[in-house]
Amino acid sequence: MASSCDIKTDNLAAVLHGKLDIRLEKIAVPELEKNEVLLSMGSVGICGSDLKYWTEGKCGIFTLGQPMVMGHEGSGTVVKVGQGVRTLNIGDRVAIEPGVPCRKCALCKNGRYNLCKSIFFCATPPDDGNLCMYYKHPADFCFRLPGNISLDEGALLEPLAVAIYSCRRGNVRLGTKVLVCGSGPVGILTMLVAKQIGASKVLITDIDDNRLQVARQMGADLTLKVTSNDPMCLADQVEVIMEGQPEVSIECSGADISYATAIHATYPGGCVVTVARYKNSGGIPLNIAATKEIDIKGIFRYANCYPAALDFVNNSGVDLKPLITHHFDLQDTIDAFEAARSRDARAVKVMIHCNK
Ligand code: 572
Ligand code: ZN
Repeated sequence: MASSCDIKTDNLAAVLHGKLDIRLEKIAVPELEKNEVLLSMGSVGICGSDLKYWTEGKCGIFTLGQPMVMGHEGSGTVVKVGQGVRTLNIGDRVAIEPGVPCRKCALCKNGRYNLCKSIFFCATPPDDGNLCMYYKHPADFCFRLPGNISLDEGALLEPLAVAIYSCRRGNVRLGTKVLVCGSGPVGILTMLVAKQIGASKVLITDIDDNRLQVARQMGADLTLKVTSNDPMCLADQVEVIMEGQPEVSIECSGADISYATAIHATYPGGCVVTVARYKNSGGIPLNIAATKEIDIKGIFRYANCYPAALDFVNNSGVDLKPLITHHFDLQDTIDAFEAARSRDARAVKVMIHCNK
């Protein structure tokens, strides 16, 4: 039997209609199917991909076709449970893993469900996201938050899952020297995860002083402000600061020059993980990577990382809240997006609150 508590009939949602055209609109409160829960949305973070869809109407291979509800870094409170749900109750606060795969194909069965061709992913066209008041999701892709973990932290599990997956792909272990390129939210979280795993040294880079400052405030011991546009010169600087070459470099900035730097900087036989996407305009030294037997590994979102992300927030003792530089209400979503893209606002993570 499904059961529910008090649910309003209005469901305000931030809907992207086209370039620079987000509208706050009322949409229907979703009807539950078997094994789903209805969530009163709590916190939703803005990600770089949300900004791309907003400013360009596309991101990577995906183009906005029809109006789409934004948001994929979300948390909320269960207000209704559908038939068959045994693991969650009304009132439970949860983090939402936004990618729900088909569960049936070989990739899903092998555990690499992030690569499922039929995956539903919040706010990737044509799939609607969860930047709204009410949103439904399969119960098994909702992770119950203990009482001491806030809804903001619940929303941060999403970029944290990317960080955990990137360290897994790079095989970061106790004693590994790690270079993290880019001090955006995913870069900073990757630095924190690598340290937690036991990396002996983690150097994080950026072109922006403010972001490096946030990285230091959150525990980065080694930082490098990128001032040169010569990847070989930057690689030399990395080696000096780290007193040796990193075995693993995790590129989170999306800049070609940074990707090139990672290849030059990495110790022969090591690994470069590309978290971001690149213009690839000819400047990536792939022959040097081959000659150094560097494994270049891409990542596509993450799989099986939410439990570890929740465990990190609960048990690492690391406070992720300084990453959140701005807070807005759902009604002020457009201001939130403006702050997220403005250089002057010095935003790292912008958080939107859906049910204040
Ligand atoms: O939080 C998941 C996430 N994944 C990103 C980017 C931002 N946030 N990825 C990089 C871009 N790809 S994509 O396929 N795309 C634009 C949807 O090129 C998805 C993974
Ligand atoms: Zn994202």
